[in-house]
Amino acid sequence: MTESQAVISAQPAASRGDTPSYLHERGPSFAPKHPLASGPVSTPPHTVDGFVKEFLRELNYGQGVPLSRSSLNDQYLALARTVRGYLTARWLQTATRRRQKPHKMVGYLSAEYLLGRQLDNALLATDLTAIADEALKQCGIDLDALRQAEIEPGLGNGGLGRLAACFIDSLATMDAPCVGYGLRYEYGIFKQTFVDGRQVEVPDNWLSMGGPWEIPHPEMEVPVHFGGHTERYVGEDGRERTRWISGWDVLGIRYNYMVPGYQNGVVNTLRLWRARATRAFDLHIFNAGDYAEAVRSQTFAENISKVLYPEDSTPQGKELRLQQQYFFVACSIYDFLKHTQPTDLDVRDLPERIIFQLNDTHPVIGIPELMRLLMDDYDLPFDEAWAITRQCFAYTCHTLLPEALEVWSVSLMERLLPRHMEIIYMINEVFLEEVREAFPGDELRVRRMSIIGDHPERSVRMAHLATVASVKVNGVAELHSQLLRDKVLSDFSEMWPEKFTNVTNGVTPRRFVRQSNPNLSKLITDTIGVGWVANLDRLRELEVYAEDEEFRAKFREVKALNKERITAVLKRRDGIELPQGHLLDVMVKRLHEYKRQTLKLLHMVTLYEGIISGEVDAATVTPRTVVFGAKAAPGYRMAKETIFLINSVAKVINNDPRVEGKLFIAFPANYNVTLAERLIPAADLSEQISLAGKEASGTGNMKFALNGALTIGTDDGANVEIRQLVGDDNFFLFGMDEPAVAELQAKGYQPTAYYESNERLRRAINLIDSGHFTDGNREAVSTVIGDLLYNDRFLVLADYQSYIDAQAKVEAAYADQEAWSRSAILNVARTGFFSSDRSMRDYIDRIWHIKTGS
Ligand code: 26V
Repeated sequence: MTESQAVISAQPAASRGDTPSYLHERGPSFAPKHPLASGPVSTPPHTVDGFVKEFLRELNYGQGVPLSRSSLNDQYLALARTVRGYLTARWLQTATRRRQKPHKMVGYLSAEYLLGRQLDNALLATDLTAIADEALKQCGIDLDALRQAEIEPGLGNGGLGRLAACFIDSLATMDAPCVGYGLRYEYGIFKQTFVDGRQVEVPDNWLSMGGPWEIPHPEMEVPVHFGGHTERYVGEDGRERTRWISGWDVLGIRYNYMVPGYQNGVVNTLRLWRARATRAFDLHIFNAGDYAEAVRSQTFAENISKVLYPEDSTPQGKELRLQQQYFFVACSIYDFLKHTQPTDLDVRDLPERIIFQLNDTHPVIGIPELMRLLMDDYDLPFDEAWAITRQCFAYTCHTLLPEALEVWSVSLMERLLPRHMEIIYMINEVFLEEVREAFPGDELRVRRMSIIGDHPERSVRMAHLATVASVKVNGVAELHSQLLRDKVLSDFSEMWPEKFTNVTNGVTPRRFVRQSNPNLSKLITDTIGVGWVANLDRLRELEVYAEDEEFRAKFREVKALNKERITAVLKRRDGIELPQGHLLDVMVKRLHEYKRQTLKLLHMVTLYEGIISGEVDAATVTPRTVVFGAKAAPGYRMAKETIFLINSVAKVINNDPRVEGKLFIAFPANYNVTLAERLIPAADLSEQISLAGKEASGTGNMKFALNGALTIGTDDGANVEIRQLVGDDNFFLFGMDEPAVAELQAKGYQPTAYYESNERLRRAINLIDSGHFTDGNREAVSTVIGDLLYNDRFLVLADYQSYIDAQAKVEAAYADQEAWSRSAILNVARTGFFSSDRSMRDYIDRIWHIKTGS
C-alpha cells in the first residue's frame, strides 16, 4: 500500500511530506555551466555531403554495421535517426524559446493518434527530400525502398485518431504552443487479413523492427494510483481533508515524439505514455521467495499500455480501458504541472497557463483528477478547485450515435478510482443545484441532465461530466454541432447556449496533398506558386484554370499517373490487377452500419444484375472499378458479415466474363493511412453515403475533394459544407436529409415496403439471397439480408433508388471528360477551407485563446 499524496512537489501546497520513496526521479541533476548547456551543440549541415556523413555515422555507430554489410532495416533505421537528428536540433531550440517566454499552452488529450508513416513527413518538413535522395544514391541506396520499410504507427482506430494527428501537425506549422498527450500502445490497430473472404485480425507489433522516432525517458517516472480507499483526516490547521490510500500503483514512462512544423524551424512534442510496474509492485511475492512469479506478475501493470482497443463506436465498459484512460490522463496532468510549468506556478493561475482539449470523452476522467490534485495535494477548498478546473478544459464531441456515448458503471469507478467517484458526486451535487436554480421545479430535467444515470445501471455519463466542466463544447461540422445543440445535449445548450460552438474538422495539406499527391502538387505549384501548402485558401487561385483546356489536360494527366501508381501498389501489396481506364469509385472508412457499405454493394449488384439478366446492354455501361477499404471491430458481427459479403460479391463479379472490362471490385485488406495516401489521389469518385444525421463530420470526404475526386454523398456531416463550397453542379447529392430521416423513423419505417415496390432493388437482393455469390450457400448471407429486410436501422432501402439515380448522373457526367475535369478542378480550388490549419485557427480564436509565434 502506498499513499497517493505528496506526488506533486512542483508547488505550494501546504503540509506535504517528501516525495515517496518509490519515486526515483532523476531529472537534470547538476547546474549546467558549459556555454553549450542549453543546446543543441550544432545543427547538422543541409548538404548532400553532410547528410552522407550523418547517415553513415548512424549506420556505423548507431546500428553497428558498415554500409557494405547493412540490411534494409539497418539502412531505414539509420536514415530515420539521421533525419531525426535534424529535427532534434530544432526541437531543442523550440523548447528553449518557449521556456524563456512561457505562454498559455494547449494540452491536447487524446487516447488515439493515427500518425501514419513518419519518414516522408519529416523529410518534407525539414526540406531534406532532395538532399536525402541524392545522399542515399551516392551510397547506392534507393530512398523509396527505405520509405517502404517503415511500419506505420497505427495508434488509432479511424477518424478521431487521424484528426488528432492532423491537428498536431497544424499546430506545429502555426508555431502554436501545444503538447499532444496520449498512449504508447505496444500494439496498434490490428492488421486485417482475409481468410476465405472473412476478416482475421493479426496483432500489429509496430515496434518489432525498432522505434527510431521515439525518445524514451525511463528515468522520469510518473506514479499513477489505482484502487484502495479514501480516508478523512484533520490537517494541522484543523481543517478536514481527504487522502486516497491506493491499492496498487503503476509508473508512467514518457516517450517523446517530435512533431515538425512545415519548413518553419518549429518542432512540437507528442508525449505518449507507457505503463511499467513499480519496483514495489509485488514486493510481497518477492518477499515470499517466488522471484519468477513476482517478475511475471509485473506484466499485470504493463498491460495497461499493451493494446489499442479496436472498437470505434460501441464502448464495451472494459475495466482495462478505463485504466488506460486514467493512466494517460493522470500522467499528462502530472507532467504538465511538474515539468512543463515554471516551478513557481501558483495553481490559481492555471487557467492562464493551460487549456486541456478533450478529444471525445476518453480523457474526461482528467476533470476529477485535476480536482483531486487541487484539493488533496494543493489544499484548495472544493469551490476554489472547481472554479479553476472549469476554466481548464474544453470538450470535442465526435459522435451522434447514442450507443457511442461513454458511460462507466459507478461500481467499477468506486473500485478503481474511489476518490474520483467521490469528487464526481460532489461535482454533480453543485451542478444539479445550478440546474434547479435555473429551472425551478423541473425534476425531470434534473434527472435527464444528471452526471449520474440510473439505467440500466448506476453509471457516470462522461459526456455530461465533460459538458459541465468545460469552457466550450464543440461538434466537428456545422450539422453535427447543430444536432448536438438540438438533440444530444439539448438540455445543456438551453442552460448554457454560449458554451456550444462548432469547429469544422480539417486535414493536413502537408500529408494529404503535398506528400501523397506529388504530381498534383507540382501542377499546383507550377500554376500558382508555392505558398498554398501552408495557406490552403490560395487554392482559390486555381478556379480560373478550370476553364483552361490546357490545364484540364494536365490535370487529367495527373489523375492518370496517380492511377498508375495505385495500380502498381495494389499489385505489389495485394496481388490485385486493377483494370485500366475505369471510373475509379472509392469507399474507404471503418466498416459500420451507419456508413452503409451495403448500399454501395447493392449498387454494384444492381449494375451486375442488369447486365447478366440482359436488361442492360453491357456496351452502354461505364466501366467502373469500386475499391473498398474497411476494418470491422473484431466483435461487431454485422460488420464482419458485410466484409464477407463484399468479398463474395467481388469474387463472382471479377470472374464473370459477362462483365469483364465493365465491373470490378477491389477490396485490399488492411486499409491504413499508408494505403489512403496512395489511393485517394487516384480516385474519381468519393463515396460519402452515411445516413443523414449519423456521420459527425467525416474527414476522408475532405481528402478526396482536395485531391480532385467528385463526391457522391448524403446531406451529412461535413458533406454539407463540401457541397456548399464546391457548388451543386460539382457534387452528386442523394438521399433523405436529417429531418426527413427523423420523420420517416417517427412514422414507423418498413424496409419490406421498399423491397416490394422496387423491382431493381428486389432483384438485387434476391440475387444475393439466392446464394449466387456464395456458391449457393444462402445461410452465408442471411445475417445481412435478414437485417436489411426486417430491421435496416440505417434506412439503406429507403435511400436506394435515390442513390441509383445519382449514380446514373455520375455516369452521364463522367462521359463528358472535359466537364468532369472542370468539376474536379473546382473541387480542389474550392475546398481549401478544409485545411486543419483553419480548424486550428478556429480553436485558437474561439476556444483556447492562445498566442502563436514567439
Ligand atoms: C469511441 C470508442 C468507444 C469505446 C471504444 C473505443 C472507442 C474509440 C473511439 C471512439 C470514438 C468514435 C467516434 C469517432 O471516431 N468519431 C469520428 O470522428 C471523426 C473526427 O471528428 C469524424 O470525422 C467522424 O465523422 C466520426 O465518426
